[in-house]
Amino acid sequence: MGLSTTIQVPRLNKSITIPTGLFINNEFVASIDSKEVIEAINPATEEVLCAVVAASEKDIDAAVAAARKAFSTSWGKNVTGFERSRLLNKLADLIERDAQELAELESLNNGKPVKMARDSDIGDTIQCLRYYAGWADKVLGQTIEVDNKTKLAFTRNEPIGVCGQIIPWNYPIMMWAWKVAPALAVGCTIVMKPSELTPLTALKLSELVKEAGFPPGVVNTVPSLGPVGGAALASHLDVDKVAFTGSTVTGRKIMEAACKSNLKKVSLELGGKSPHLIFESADLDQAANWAALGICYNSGQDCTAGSRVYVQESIYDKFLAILVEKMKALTIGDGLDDKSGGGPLVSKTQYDRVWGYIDSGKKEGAQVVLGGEKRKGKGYYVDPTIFGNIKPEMKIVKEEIFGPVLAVGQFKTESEAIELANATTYGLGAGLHSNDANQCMRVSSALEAGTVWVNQYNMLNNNVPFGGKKQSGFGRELGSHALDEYTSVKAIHWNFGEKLD
Ligand code: TXE
Repeated sequence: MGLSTTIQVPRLNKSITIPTGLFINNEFVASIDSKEVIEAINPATEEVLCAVVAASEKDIDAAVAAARKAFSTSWGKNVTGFERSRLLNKLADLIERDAQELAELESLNNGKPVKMARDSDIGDTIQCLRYYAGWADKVLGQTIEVDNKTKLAFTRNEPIGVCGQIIPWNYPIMMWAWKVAPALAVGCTIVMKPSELTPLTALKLSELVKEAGFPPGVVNTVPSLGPVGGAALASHLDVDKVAFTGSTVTGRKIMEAACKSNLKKVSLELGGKSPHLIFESADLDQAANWAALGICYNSGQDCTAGSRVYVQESIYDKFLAILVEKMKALTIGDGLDDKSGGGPLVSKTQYDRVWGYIDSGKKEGAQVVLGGEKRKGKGYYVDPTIFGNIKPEMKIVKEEIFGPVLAVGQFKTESEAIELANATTYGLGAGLHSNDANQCMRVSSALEAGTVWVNQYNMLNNNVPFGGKKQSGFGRELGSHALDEYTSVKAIHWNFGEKLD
């Protein structure tokens, strides 16, 4: 196959050139030994957009070798923080320049509304790159007194090296930025494996990496199937760190591969079954707005989706009635239509998976309060669905669904609410709505989650750390904490006086 193709973008009324090769050493290249391709599909129409090269294990070796060479020559300790900052800012400017085109492409390949992709995902991506550009010349160590007269110790936060970054399909551009920006800021080099479902924007961003002026090999992009390219990165002997966002099942495999190979550093951002508590003092209209957003944003394909809402018994009926109206009002449609508040699910596999959960909810005796009916026609659509009358052992209450499917239960007391919320193997996000400040403090400190939202939900900021507890993974993205994931601390002990006899 050729190394580029064109895609017609209906809304821009033009065709965009898409690089379809592997991006290694700042060039798009064919696979060394494989003819495998990955087909990118538009989930709104089920049509194939184009095919891109699928990296083989040998291609992963070549990308890692390019990243290693760059790390020890043009990047790593050979580039100043000022230069890293300049290049990150330049990349942010280029993404800002191309935001509309990137958003259209993201929508075509992922299904999400163009407006959401542009204003939220890409807007946050630009800010993320600029935020870490600000950190690039501020990666500081400590000076530590050990013996005032003869000795001193200090630390240097050194770039960890070559980073394998494996990202999912729910936020293809934003997950790219969350991984790339802190790693580049501290001087690491990257082999990026986008999801096989959504490779297109990562390839388009690679063009911008080159245009920004990053030296060859600093960022390499290798679309590949998970068990091929992802597994090869996780078990590679010359990869120093793997950063992963995806399912808990795959996270376990990655950690196992890291253990069995070179004990590379690992960070995992995995699934969730996040609880959202509505107490009787809450502003019910506002709480319903946030609960609807919590489960329907990105069509529920969100690791922090507030998929279990627990409501205080005294306000249960009133709140549920408001919530049903809010979720009914959401317009789900083609992401290319500005009237769509949400798009289809990303793939047939995800569509079947989510409908499997809806069927299981019905079979296990939960009550369908809203939705739960399939649409006719093309596209992987799932309309907002609410289940009531839930029981803790139901699959829809225990497992991550990753669609706009909400389980709503009730509680009597605050301690019961906390117990229900924490009765999960996950610990990524949690939310609560209450107008009692002391209750907000008590409950937020009792919830077992990496992020707790009070009187809001799902809001993230580039300067605030994000990550999980329990089986939602470990390590933190965003904020200054993400820098620690990509650095290795070296302690230097300096003797300026002590003599040994
Ligand atoms: O995930 P995978 P899938 C959850 C969500 C969803 C479920 C399945 O519940 O329904 O996972 O989605 C790469 N070694 N999340 O199957 O497999 C793969 O190529 C190394 C939550 O799509 O985890 C892709 O790049 N890598 C989540 C990435 O892992 C492998 C986002 C994610 O795919 C691999 C996505 C292997 N053996 C799904 N196998 C979140 N936390 O936001 C696959 N991959």
